[in-house]
Amino acid sequence: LTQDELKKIAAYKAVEFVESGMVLGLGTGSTAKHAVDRIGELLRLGKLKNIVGIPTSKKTQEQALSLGIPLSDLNSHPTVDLAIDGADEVDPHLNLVKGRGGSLLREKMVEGACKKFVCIVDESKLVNHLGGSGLAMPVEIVPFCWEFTARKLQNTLEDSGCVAKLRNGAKGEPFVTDNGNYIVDLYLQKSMGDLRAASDAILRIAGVVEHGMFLDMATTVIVAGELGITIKNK
Ligand code: DER
Repeated sequence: LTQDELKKIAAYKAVEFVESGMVLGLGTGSTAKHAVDRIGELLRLGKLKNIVGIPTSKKTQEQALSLGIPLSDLNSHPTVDLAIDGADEVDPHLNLVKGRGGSLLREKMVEGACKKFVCIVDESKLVNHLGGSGLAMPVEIVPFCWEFTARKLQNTLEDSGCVAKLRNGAKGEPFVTDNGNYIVDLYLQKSMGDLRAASDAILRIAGVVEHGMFLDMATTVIVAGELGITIKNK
């Protein structure tokens, strides 16, 4: 099975949790895309009714619009019944790294407003500790004096061998999020240890808007692997 086939299997499994009448958080990324497609298909087939979607990015908003999924926002629906979204890393405690697609702020706002957050991944996302995959841990920051903030981030996590890099777009210009902010990607050599302490230290930096660690937020993680589907509950 290809990685995308595994992502689709996890996504379709998560959509089995969707009931008519739900307010749904619609995730962002290549795995969540399959879930949004499936929800659109079930609506079209009349197997799901009265769904309201709360998108976690402009990209997902466009996808949902094209599928005819009725959309709203957190102002109108401050409580969301269920969110389905992917992740870049999942640790054994169901803590996540998200945001390599750049949507972490709106994802964390929506998923933080959810009664249930079902995370969908292929098995390649499982790690022993967050930051362990050698891939980035994203942080959304304001553009003002971004170098100053990036340096503060790097110094804050220096014990983890942190290197902070501004995320660039295709033409080498700074990547700009849906919210008009920049992303600094943190590359860690060692575990951050106490994740809650690392989260607090990052959020105390004045130019930081939000980071990509989703601690104690996922209620269920659906993992699709070569040997089948594993469902991990909090
Ligand atoms: O950027 C994000 O937060 C995405 O949800 C990411 O965490 C997972 O993206 P993928 O499903 O394309 O791997």
